[in-house]
Amino acid sequence: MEKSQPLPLILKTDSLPERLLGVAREVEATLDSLLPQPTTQLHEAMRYSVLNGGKRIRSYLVWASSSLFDVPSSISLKVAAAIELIQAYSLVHDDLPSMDNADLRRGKPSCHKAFGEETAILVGDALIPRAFEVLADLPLSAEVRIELIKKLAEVIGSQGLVAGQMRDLGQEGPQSKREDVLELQRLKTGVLFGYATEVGAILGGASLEDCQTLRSFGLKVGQAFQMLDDWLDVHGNEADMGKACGKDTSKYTLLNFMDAEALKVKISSTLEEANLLLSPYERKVEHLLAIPAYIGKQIT
Ligand code: GRG
Repeated sequence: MEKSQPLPLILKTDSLPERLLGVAREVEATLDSLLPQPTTQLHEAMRYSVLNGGKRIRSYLVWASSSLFDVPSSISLKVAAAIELIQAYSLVHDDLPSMDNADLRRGKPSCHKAFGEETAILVGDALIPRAFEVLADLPLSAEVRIELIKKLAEVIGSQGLVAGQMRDLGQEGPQSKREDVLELQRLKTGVLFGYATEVGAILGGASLEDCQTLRSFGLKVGQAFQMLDDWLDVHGNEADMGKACGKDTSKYTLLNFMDAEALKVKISSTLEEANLLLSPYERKVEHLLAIPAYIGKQIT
């Protein structure tokens, strides 16, 4: 593996917002280089949908887990970028009139509002293979690349993200119990977070146990993040969220089973469970633990 390159912007500070911004800047430069030039409407719309100011939390998790295993940033940034391409596709498709019908995304007109529905569908269709191409092109062993590709295919496929979206749209059940909603949230949000935290261990050639621990941590954090999103839909505002609020009242959220105060307790206990997973861990995990802390802060 090539020599580790430091990320000075990120490591200089102890503050999560600054570190998050540092990762975001670096992953955006990587995404910029990986996306096609805007010479066609499709390519312009792809760039619009990817380079439009996401928080890049999943990228931060890739960076934080990779830093545990001294993975070179030239590698981890590309894996983070692949995840952001998938994240952007899922948001573009989620916003479509036939899905969530959202006009606003990341504070700007959603892709179909800016470029039309046909283009938005094709933007999503084009971002998925680009993500896999980025992983396939990594200067790593075929074994590691296949593991990264296969695991990503699993988490975003018909037993992962897409299954979660089917349930979210009410096209597939069940949704009547609290456990059903937790499963929906695991699929829709948790598994991609789990992948983002596991990849550091995969890239670092870590043990199966490390992979499992980091994946479980990310899964819990993702579930708490989704619960926070549900809570903010009721208690947040459009300016902070960059999308319309109050749209999820007819959706399958934990608020169908508990009030907002109880949801806050559930978010806190899920974050606690995530933190506990890392407590016996001998490595330095404070960068990872900053994300549950960041989520928890938003409900206090
Ligand atoms: C279309 C197959 C398919 C799936 C869509 C991602 C998704 C599934 C739906 C988006 C709606 C939503 C609220 C999903 C929950 C996960 C979530 C909170 C996504 C938004 O992630 P952020 O806040 O977004 O990290 P940024 O814009 O920062 O990347």
